[in-house]
Amino acid sequence: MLNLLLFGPPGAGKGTQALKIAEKFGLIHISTGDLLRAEVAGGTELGKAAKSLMDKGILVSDDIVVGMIDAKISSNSSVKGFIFDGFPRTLPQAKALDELLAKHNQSIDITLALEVDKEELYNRISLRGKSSGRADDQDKNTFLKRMQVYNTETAPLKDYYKNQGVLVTINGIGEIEDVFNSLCNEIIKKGNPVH
Ligand code: B4P
Repeated sequence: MLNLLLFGPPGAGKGTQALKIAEKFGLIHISTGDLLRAEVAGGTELGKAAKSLMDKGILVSDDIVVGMIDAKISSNSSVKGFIFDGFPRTLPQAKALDELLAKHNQSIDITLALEVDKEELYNRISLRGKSSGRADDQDKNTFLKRMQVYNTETAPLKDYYKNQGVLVTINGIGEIEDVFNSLCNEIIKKGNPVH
């Protein structure tokens, strides 16, 4: 199996690239952002609780997110691997993911960290805000809040994965196809263990 983690600030290209990587390597794509937005769209109790936090750029509780990931991993037992997009975002989430994978004798093979400067991130998010309908993409203060949450809660995970020897940083600026090729090269360097 091949288990990948795509890491980066809001707007770095995680969702964009995760879809392409999942298709190329035959992996199951798990995006906590997409799972939460589906709960919101479905009007579930979980969705109602998550919406107000997401609209403000605040993280949803670890318990909720880890529960969703647990369900996804358990319901996809015979697969080539997973690509996690937007998860983990906190140290407790990272530890919980390691434990969930260990239950299936699995671990993270590579963490790909996309690096994009703040100005470019804001340009992308505000551009998407014009068409996405996402409240969290449409307000500069919400973007700044998301960046603050990323810097304090999520960015420290780079050290967590560096210590595990699985962290690779990638320049996320440039054409989507060029960034994709850089990511694929790193995955293939790992020996493409999905075959
Ligand atoms: P996410 O859905 O993960 O949203 P995101 O950080 O904005 O990343 P996304 O994947 O959507 O954007 P991408 O960079 O691909 O999270 C949203 C909210 O959900 C969070 O704030 C939080 O409240 C909650 N949440 C999610 N996961 C959670 C967790 N684990 N724990 C707690 N809460 C959680 O792309 C952005 C834009 O850039 C797109 O329009 C794209 O087309 C464009 N783009 C991409 N690559 C580009 C390139 N190379 N050049 C130009 N534009 C590019």
